Amino acid sequence: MKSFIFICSLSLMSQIASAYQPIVRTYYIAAEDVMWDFAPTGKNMLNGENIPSPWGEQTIYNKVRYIEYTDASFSTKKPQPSWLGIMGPIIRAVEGDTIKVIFKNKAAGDYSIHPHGVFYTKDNEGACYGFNATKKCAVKTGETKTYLWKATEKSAPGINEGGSKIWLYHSHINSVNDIYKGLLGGIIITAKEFAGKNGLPTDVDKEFISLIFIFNESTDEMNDEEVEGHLMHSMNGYIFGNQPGLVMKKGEKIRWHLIGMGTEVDIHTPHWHGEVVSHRGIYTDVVELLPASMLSVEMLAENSGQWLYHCHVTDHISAGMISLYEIQ
Ligand SMILES: [Cu+2]
Repeated sequence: MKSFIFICSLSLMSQIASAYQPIVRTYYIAAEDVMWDFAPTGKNMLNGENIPSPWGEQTIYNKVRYIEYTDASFSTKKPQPSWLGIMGPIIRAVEGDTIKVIFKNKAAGDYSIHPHGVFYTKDNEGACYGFNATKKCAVKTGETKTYLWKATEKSAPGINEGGSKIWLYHSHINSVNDIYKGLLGGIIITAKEFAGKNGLPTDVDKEFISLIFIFNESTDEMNDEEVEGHLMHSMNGYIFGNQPGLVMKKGEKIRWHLIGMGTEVDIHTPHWHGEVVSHRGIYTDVVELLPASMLSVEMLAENSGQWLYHCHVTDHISAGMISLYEIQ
């Protein structure tokens, strides 16, 4: 009898361990030339006044964005949450899954998609150099390329991480230019033990991705004084409280996935008012982000109200690297 119970419990354990069946997750993503407004309300949403000079003088720029479609016809756009802003669609997978991205370049330049954190072969790297340099990596205007990436155990959250974690993807043909143009997005990988409906993690109620990045919209012809007004100190492509949709309910557990990007001026210290976050077991309300760093922190939303979420670097505050979030 004892051995029967033991065998039964072993079989139950293996059923739990293997409960998630990996799948292929397909995404249809285009690169498109767009106009982007860093302050669509036209106002500084912290005080209702005009966006201060020099950043308020021009807030609309030519950008290139990754845009998701429903199928291979690339005719129907898939909606994305308003808070995601300038970022491309969230590419989501569970440990063990294969990510299939059908990339269509609808923009004028040559672009690609290069992922971080997932497994890829040379043909699926989205970058050309060295022995690969003569291969065709640039997807030209009108062309389509299929990328296959694998969410392995090493892509998934480690032992000290939560049920899901963040990676990033971006174009890597002229990588510096491509990133500044706006071709970047987030990849969220869920641990297989925490895989719920649609691959969402079961250990949190909501996830946000937050890109902290100074978009340099200056040109070579500008002098130093002119340049400052074209350094858009943005959170997901929004300045001075213009980021919409950062709303959660009291009692919800939130995972904030943070991505830094940019150059040596992009030393950021995102800070939440009203709540603290837990980062690998340590409570804090400020975290450090360097260019191309990624980290995921958790917040238990208990303190109702509208709160500031901003970079704490002083001249970044002056330049409007500030959003608002709300606990309802
Ligand atoms: Cu900053």
